[in-house]
Amino acid sequence: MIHVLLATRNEHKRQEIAALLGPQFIFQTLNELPAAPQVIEDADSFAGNATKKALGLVRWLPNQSLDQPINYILADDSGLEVDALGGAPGVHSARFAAIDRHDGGNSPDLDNNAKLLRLLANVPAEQRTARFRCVLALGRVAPQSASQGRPEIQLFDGTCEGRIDFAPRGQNGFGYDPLFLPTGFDRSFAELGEAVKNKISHRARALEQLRAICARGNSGGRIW
Ligand code: ITT
Repeated sequence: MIHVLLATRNEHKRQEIAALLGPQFIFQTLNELPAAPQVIEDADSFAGNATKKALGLVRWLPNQSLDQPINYILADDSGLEVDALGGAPGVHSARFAAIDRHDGGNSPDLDNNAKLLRLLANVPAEQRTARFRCVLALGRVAPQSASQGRPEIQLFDGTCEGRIDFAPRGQNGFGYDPLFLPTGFDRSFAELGEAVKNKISHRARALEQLRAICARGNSGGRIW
């Protein structure tokens, strides 16, 4: 069994990643480690924020006594880029409705979706193109004695193209799923549900890359 700490407090991410990576992994999230350091997500790219989330934990963990061993840290930074808004909400996706708040808190999904619809109110269907983007940052947890210098973090990314609908539809998923129509479908991710989303999503594509590279190993040996 491989023990992975997901550097997230978002249980929807855990559910999707667990379904995609399969049963040989045991996952914990930060909801089970309340003492873990809070990361300020102030980088201007998904890669920057994913790296910050992973590095913070790779450095913190070797000094902790844990009930369960942890072999890897996996961070997910993700969001929605809307072309008619110049790529917004982008790295601000989780706190789009209250973007000026500086306490690091997320906004409710309903508020974020309402703001997106308001900003796109006069934008016609053909100009409502958008994509979800996900960057995963993977770090190995080394014993304290071996954890000198900057730990190595590997990045993997995935995108899913689509467009923004005129009203929310569907009950599944989270975040902007009720508004996002992936290319090739007339239904939102929230209507299509987990089985379809997990085949074509930004997160599924980033995890595909991670699985391929980790199975091959980056220096001759398998990472897992
Ligand atoms: P952690 O930082 O604890 O991982 P978070 O939800 O704050 O949780 P991010 O900072 O990466 O995560 O922000 C991601 C936001 O982007 C998320 O809150 C959604 O609003 C949106 N998002 C990302 N992936 C999504 C998906 O698969 N479906 C719908 N919305 C998504």
